[in-house]
Amino acid sequence: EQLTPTKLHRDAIRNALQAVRTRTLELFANLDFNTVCTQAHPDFSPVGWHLGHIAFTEGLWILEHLKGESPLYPQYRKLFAADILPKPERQNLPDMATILAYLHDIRSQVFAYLEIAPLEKQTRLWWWLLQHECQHSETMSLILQLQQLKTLPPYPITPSTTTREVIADMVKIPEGTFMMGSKVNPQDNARPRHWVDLDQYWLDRYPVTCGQYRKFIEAGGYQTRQWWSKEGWQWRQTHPVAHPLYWSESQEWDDHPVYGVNWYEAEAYANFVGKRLPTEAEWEKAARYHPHSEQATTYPWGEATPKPDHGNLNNQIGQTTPVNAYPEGKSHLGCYDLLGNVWEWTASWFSPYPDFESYPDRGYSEAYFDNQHRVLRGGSWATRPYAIESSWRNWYYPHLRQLFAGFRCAKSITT
Ligand code: AVJ
Ligand code: FE
Repeated sequence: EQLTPTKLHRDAIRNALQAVRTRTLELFANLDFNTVCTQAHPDFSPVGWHLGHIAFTEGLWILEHLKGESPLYPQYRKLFAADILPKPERQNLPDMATILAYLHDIRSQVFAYLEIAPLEKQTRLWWWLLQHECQHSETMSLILQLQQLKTLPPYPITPSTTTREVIADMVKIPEGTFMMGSKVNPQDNARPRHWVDLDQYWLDRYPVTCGQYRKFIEAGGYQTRQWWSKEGWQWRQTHPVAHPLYWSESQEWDDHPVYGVNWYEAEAYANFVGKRLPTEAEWEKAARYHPHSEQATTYPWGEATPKPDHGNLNNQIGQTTPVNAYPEGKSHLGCYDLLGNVWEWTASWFSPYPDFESYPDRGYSEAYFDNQHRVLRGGSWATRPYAIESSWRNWYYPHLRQLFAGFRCAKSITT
């Protein structure tokens, strides 16, 4: 657990890969094959495809690129590479035993190579690979949630114990520079570190809750043109929805973050309350800037690697929690729930930082610098702790609401 990219050694890498794999496979306990190989939504591959893709990626980067092996299982390349088949054509999968055998065989060879690999030159790629499975593991959680949505009623209700007034609160973030991005995280899109200068602004102390969002619904927000942008209203008119994808009429959820909303819904809500979405720089500063030391820490709470008390992560709970449930995880400036619970939409398009360099290849991030993807920050209840940091960037199309994503609002301070 005390693993950081600068302290990678053979045992730590093996243990971390193994721990993540155990959690990945837990998701497949008792799944029928129809669920494994059927698309839950056109924007997502079948959940079983992700397993094969994890094995393919491990073989490609560790066995082919690092070890210098020629492609193993070349017959799987077309199916399990990220950039060959369109998602609807990924449903013709080998049976579960065959996929598991593939995964297992690649992993055995990877572990054998790990014993002799010259790690000093390779730590970034091993660390990246670990994060890769973590990300697919979260995607599999959300696909399974979508599958269940078709067959199950809303999942169980956790009574809430918090008071709404406390939650309607903003934090003043001081003006000035902070160091944005990371120099140690393997993710190419989070690099390089660079100074960013911001005016002072307000940021919501908590993600927007279901109770707050309910007011927007009850005020006819989904039917009121004025709150929506042109693109947002277009989306709304072609999609007859009147509440988030994950929604309960019960007020027992009112202190949980609203989620299952897309970028347009987040934007409309922000307009409704006279606020706006934060830029990703504004989000990141609130998530790591320490006003006394003037340093930016790796996590909102400092440098300690994430523990269960820091936030709703890692499928610990299996659903959202009230937005003030994790005081240990609050940021130096006092914002709650920045890492974990729900991803948060930001105002920013996904684009490269100055002097960006692709890693491990252009398909990973660069292919998405198309001004069509919005940045999300934070992490959700299903995010693996190896794949979160205050500098971590996620990105999706703004119309997608099939994510574990909510948002918080910002407001400029005009003097
Ligand atoms: C950053 C989560 C959008 O799942 O498409 C996984 C991460 N990239 N394999 C995705 C990713 C390559 C990516 N997201
Ligand atoms: Fe991938």
